[in-house]
Formats: sequence, structure tokens, C-alpha cells
Amino acid sequence: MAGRYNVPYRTSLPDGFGVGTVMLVRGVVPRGADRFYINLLCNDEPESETVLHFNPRLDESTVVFNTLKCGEWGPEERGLGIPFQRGQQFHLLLVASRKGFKVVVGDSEYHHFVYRLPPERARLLEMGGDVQLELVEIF
Ligand code: 9QG
Repeated sequence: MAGRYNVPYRTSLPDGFGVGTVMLVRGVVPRGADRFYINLLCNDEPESETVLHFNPRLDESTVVFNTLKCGEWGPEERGLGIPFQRGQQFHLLLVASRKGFKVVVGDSEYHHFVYRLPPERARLLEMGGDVQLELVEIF
């Protein structure tokens, strides 16, 4: 059964994604999946600055974290291993903590990405690629 949300999924973040914001995502990685992404964008322009690009890559068995500033990708950070599996459901928490984004997948903290742009500048959430979304909640 496909997820309940159309993909790519976009929703505005009228209050930004400032420190203290928590987002819960429940979804499934399809069997033939290669990559999917969660982006926190500053606006809906094609070349919008990206506060966070979270990019699980099943084809590379890694997760890439990056920021897009002035049309340029910054240095990539890669988490340890990949906490996603093709054909499996996942629960993910994205927490805007004091110094960076904390990503929790399942019961374990996966990675901490130190802010390169202020998280409150994020005004648009976009999720896409090879993913089925079942639940997206922002607290
Ligand atoms: O590949 O890496 C993250 O550092 C680039 C990818 C790019 C990002 C980037 O092509 O893909 O993952 O906007 C894009 O093209 C995204 C989807 C060095």
C-alpha cells in the first residue's frame, strides 16, 4: 500500500523550524529504492537555500547531510552506516536542538548535523525520492 502522502510532499513551515521544533516521520522504503530526501528550504524558489538536505542513499549505504548556500553545496557529512532498509518501515525524529539537527531513527540517535544556516530560516519542508510517507507530524 502506498503511503498516505503524495510524494514529493511539500508543506510550508510558517513558523520556521526553530530550536525546539520536532518532526516525526513514519514511512516505508520501497523494495527497489535508491535514494530519498528530506529538505528544509528557505523558500519555494528553484535555487532556494537549503538549511538541511537529508539524503539517505541505499545505493551507497550511507546518508548524506548537506546545506545549499548561494547555489553551492557545502561539504558533505555522512552518517555512520545507514539506518534504513529497502522494504522496511521506519520512524524518524528530526529535532532542532541547540547547536544542530539531531536525527533519531527507530530508538537510536543516528547523527547530529551542526547548523550552517539558522534553522528558523527554513520555511518549506520537502520530501521526495524513493519513499512512501505514512505520517508527518511537526510539533
Ligand atoms: O551529488 O550531492 C548533496 O551533497 C549531489 C547530488 C545532490 C545532493 C548533493 O546530486 O542531489 O544530494 O539537488 C540535487 O541534485 C540533489 C537531489 C554530488
